Amino acid sequence: MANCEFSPVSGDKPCCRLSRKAQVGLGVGVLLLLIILVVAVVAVVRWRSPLEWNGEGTTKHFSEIFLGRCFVYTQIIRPELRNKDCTQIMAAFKGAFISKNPCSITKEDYQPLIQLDTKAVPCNKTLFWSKSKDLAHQYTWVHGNIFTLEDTLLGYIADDLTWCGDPSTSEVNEQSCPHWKKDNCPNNAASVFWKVVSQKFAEAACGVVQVMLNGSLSEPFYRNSTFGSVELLNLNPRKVHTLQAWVMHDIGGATSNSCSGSSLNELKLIAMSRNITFVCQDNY
Ligand code: NGD
Repeated sequence: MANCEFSPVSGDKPCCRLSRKAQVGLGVGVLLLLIILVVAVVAVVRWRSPLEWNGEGTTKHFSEIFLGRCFVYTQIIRPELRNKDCTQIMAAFKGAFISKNPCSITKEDYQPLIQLDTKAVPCNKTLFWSKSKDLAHQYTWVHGNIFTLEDTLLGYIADDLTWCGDPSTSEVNEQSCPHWKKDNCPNNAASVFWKVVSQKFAEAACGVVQVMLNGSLSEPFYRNSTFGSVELLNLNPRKVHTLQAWVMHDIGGATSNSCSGSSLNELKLIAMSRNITFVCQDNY
């Protein structure tokens, strides 16, 4: 309530002074308004800043590396692919995960990309690997006519890169990406990509297929690996008649006859149950 005085002599308008109660009420109101404003600003800032994860962020200069690798592959390594459009391939790749929560990526997100890579590996020339990446790549590098997934266009481009997007931006997230072990996020952009391309690589294989395994581990064949859970199960028994396993041991490391061990026996049983002949050799 205001204290109002009216002077009929001077004809002045009543002057209003706020009572103490009203002043306190006004102060509290302004304070509340300020708090609401601050909370709103913080909420907007948090909403607009990327989610935080435990893994490394997208590889710096991702787009340049992507395009560079794509051009090297299509113009130099496999010139028969020289008409591929690397800009279109990158747009399809980014389209799978940009502006999305990196934990909610689906196999369908990568379908437009997968359809752009049509070149299949010739029969008898496919090499899978598990925990033996460097040796497998040295082997295909020297051999020249055997192919791992990383010797195909999409595997070559994406190998050793990290990437993810974020719902708050149409850029890649360079700060952090979900870690495939530390974050509870199985459907992250990179894991889903490797599952999709590994599945397609296996489905296309024919004749004899080979797998290089690490015999210095207690379980050279690990059922939950990408090889065990994706590639092996997506071999088409109507096209693949034999699975040849090469079990390699670290030079100077412990040697054992892994082919007759229980881990390789499990692989043998899975192959046989799928009507695929299994052959195993230690330290070829
Ligand atoms: O779930 C995962 C995951 N699992 C393993 N790795 C993973 N990365 C994710 N983002 N999400 C990483 O993949 C791991 O750190 C290794 O660097 C690599 C392969 O894992 P490894 O040695 O355990 O072997 P896998 O059997 O799981 O996979 C190798 C086979 C091979 O025949 C390729 O044709 O599967 C294909 N692949 C899968 C995943 C990743 C290749 C790659 C690659 N080039 O990075």
